[in-house]
Amino acid sequence: MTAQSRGESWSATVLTLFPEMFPGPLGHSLAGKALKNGLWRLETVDIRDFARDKHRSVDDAPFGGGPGMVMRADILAGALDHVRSGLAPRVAGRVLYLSPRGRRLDQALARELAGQDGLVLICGRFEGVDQRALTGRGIEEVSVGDYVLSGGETAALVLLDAVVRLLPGVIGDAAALEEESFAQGLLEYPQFTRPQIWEGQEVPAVLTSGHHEKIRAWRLAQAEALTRERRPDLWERYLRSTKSRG
Ligand code: 9WO
Repeated sequence: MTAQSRGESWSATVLTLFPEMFPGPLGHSLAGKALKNGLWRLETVDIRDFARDKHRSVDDAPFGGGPGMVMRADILAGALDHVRSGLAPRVAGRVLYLSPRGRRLDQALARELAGQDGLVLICGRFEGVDQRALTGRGIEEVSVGDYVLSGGETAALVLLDAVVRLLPGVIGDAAALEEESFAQGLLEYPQFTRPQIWEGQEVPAVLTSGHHEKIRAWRLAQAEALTRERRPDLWERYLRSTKSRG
């Protein structure tokens, strides 16, 4: 049973020092429309609300020295324990920390996360969070790519965009999702629209031929050629999966 099949909506709870960054760009996408329509829920929790001193500090200098500041384990765990106590256990199940050290987000992980009842996302700032909070609360780390950002928020927005569009009903046309080359492990084929000639470049004739089977075959061949040239890693995996499918 999933949240969706029980008629509850998939929920994201985001712990951050910058709640005003959400939904941000997601409000301008299909995900934003789906949020308005109640297909998923977004809640932000300001980690600073769990600071206990009069300066509301959430960070401190790293033990062992070094630059910058580290988010305190007690403050972060306090915020996390508070939000999980208010969530149904299954919704509170999976807690992810956005970090370049984590499991790389790909379409398979996005599908897996869309199949949960919801997620709790933790966005770090400074030079990171005290390791004991991650260890002590069994927090999973997820990366959106091999680069360093100034905080986990933009990574959380990327993750949510990838996951929410996979929720039932978010993309009206389920066939559109299936059709995506990436769903089959290929890069997208090239697209064309009017005008038919632009700066001397013509639209490939097959696309205006009206032969639907030829169009399908041409697009598949284009997607395969692009994948083989640009992403040998995806190409190898695709060859193995199409061989095993026969
Ligand atoms: C900065 C830094 C400076 C000196 C010594 C060690 C240091 N570590 C970091 C660091 O990792 N900063 C992170 C910034 C802390 C957590 C939030 N930040 C973050 C998340 N940057 N990049 C991500 C991220 C998340 C998911 N996928 C890709 C990148």
